[in-house]
Amino acid sequence: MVAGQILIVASSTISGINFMTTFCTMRAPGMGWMQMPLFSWSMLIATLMLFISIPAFGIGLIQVLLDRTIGTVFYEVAGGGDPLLWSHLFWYFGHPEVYVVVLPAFGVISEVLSTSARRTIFGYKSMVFALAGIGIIGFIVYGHHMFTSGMSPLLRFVTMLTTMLVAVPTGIKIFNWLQTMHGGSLVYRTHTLWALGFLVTFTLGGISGMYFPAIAMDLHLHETYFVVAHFHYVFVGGIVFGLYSGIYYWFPKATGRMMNEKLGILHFMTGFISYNLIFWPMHRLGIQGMPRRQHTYFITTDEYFALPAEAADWNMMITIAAFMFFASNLILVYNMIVSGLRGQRAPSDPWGGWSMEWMVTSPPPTPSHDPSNLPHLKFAPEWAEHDDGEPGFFGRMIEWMMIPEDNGGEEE
Ligand SMILES: [Cu+2]
Repeated sequence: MVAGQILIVASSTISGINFMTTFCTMRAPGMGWMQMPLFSWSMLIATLMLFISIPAFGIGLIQVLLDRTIGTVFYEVAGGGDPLLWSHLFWYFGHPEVYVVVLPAFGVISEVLSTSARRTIFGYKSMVFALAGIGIIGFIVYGHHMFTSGMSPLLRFVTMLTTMLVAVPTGIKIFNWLQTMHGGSLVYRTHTLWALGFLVTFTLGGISGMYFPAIAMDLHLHETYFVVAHFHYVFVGGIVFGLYSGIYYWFPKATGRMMNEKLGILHFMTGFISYNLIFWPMHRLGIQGMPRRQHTYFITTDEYFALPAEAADWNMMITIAAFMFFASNLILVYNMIVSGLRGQRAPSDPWGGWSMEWMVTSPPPTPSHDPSNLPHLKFAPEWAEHDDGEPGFFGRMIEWMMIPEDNGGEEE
């Protein structure tokens, strides 16, 4: 297992280099840093974060491997090692990793909402800086996973503040999404519904996350079902809903066939309801003190030492809802297979999107664009009209870091 995970570290690093090089050297003419679609931006920041954080995980894994094979004592207390080192190496990677998976979903939601609202995203630049801000703050908060490991009170306090700071760029994004919808007129498609579902659940999940950086609350909630509830509420409601939104949005582009909207709405309704039925009761069980990572738990009438009898009913409901959620996803699988084989033919731009993938046929040819005749970015947000094409401070900084001097930053 350890060897397999070390390979994942290697492959993630290599694909990270690939993505970042592509962003720096292969943008279409006219597309500066501040004209890139937000999905591209989210992928850039996510790969950058993974690239910086995953080596720590790799080092931890190599040490585990050495401990188990040649008898080193990195984590062996008897030999002078310290298992806490593993917690540090793991969570230095583990917290940014959460953003690595959620940022692309942010990108999808930005694309879907601006297309569905038939306008450009509100506050594009602030969206980019919020992504970058999440990318930076994400690296100085991992201590919140270790509040109960005996860390110093001062460090706990600092980590509490930095963790709460994440709410600022995240809040900026949520308000910008709301304002995008407010200024436009929304077209309801399945991908729009998933994006709206994302907005609701991600905001609620973000609020339940605010209990953990608060040290006293964290001590109470540590290792309970509240953690499981929060994490999965955000992970499914944020990342998986974003993934679904992206699947419905880009399916016609990828396959050349439209998906069935009625089945899509049925998938959304059943999935959204069953998902909430799984995770809301989990919050309740967690507050009552049900521990995580246990295959069983105690029920007594003594309210101080164990769970009330009703906990069994809540757990039964969670189990039933989880099977319902699983079944609802079979609707998506069925829809993808049937629509992929027999769906209506998709035009180049079924939703009225303006980013470059909609300029080519569905499915796109290979290569997507004729290399000798690359598309020129024609329609861009209004602020780009005042842009003289020179990269701004942020763009210059990235180019300075990524492109060698003798190339002069020139494309081709
Ligand atoms: Cu974290």
